[in-house]
Amino acid sequence: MTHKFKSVPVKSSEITPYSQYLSRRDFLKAAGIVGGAALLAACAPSVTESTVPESEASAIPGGKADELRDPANSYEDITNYNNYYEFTTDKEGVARLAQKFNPKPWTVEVYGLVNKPKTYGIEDLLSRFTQEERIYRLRCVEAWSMVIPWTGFTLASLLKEVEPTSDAKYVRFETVYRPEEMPGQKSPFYPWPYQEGLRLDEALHDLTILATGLYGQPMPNQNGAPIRLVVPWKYGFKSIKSITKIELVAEQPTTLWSMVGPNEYGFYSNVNPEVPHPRWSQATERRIGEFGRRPTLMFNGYAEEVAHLYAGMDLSVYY
Ligand SMILES: Nc1nc2c(c(=O)[nH]1)N[C@H]1C(S)=C(S)[C@@H](COP(=O)(O)O)O[C@H]1N2
Ligand SMILES: [Mo]
Repeated sequence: MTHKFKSVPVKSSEITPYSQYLSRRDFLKAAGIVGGAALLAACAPSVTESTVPESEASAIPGGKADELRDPANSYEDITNYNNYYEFTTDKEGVARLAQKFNPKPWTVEVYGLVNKPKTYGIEDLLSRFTQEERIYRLRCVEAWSMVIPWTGFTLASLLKEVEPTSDAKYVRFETVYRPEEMPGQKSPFYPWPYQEGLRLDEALHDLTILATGLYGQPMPNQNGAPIRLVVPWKYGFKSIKSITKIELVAEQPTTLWSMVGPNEYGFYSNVNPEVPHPRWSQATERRIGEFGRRPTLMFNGYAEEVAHLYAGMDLSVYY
């Protein structure tokens, strides 16, 4: 297919506000954030996560927390400390360089070993699949972490529509290639475009989402606008940004990071405090916004949900 990189002017009357795509419950939650503390206080019981008691929620900025009651990082932190090598390797420089990236129009091609290949416009994806909030921990392999209130939909719901064939065993993802808008893609040190992959059962897991926004707002460019993968039990680099291609394949796909550093983490890259990175321990991590370090949890705290996917596998070999 051909990619149209030039932006097409859209009449303002045709632009659907992102909040309209959110489920009603999440729209209310997002409204609590956008409207500020007064609105939040006025409807606290219905707009905060049920796991956080009202008294505690008021101590958490925006009242958002994950299921372990770890408060969400601020919008400020989440959008100003990023890994996005297509722009720069400087985490605090991504936000500025990403401003001229234009995520509209956008299509995602879903193809390969499927009965019903289809190219989706971003608006299709937003309207066909209810956008719901998922507050997840994100653990970077560099040993920092954040809690991020994503909005998006399960990858499983999209894959079910295209009907993977019985030969499909893995999913391969690819980031857009636009060196004119992404100065880092002119660097010869990386094999662009960024690619990642999951085993099909990992891709179909309910925790695996395609995120289209955060804090009830459309996805900021620096976080992977307009759509990126989020796989919360794996190191952050598996959660590929600004996706344009999703291919169902029979063999384990290659990934950008396995090409760059084949002796570092492998295809699975599950968060595991017991398997150190070749150059540093993974036993603890630094939560952005906190002092000191905290212990890293097996599968980033999602072991109950995902450990069965790896039953019988030696995780010190398949890491
Ligand atoms: N295309 C692309 N996706 C990417 C990256 C990247 O450089 N390019 N960095 C990864 C890494 S290392 C991490 S930790 C997360 C960071 O996501 P965030 O900036 O939204 O916190 O994005 C991942 N996805
Ligand atoms: Mo990362």
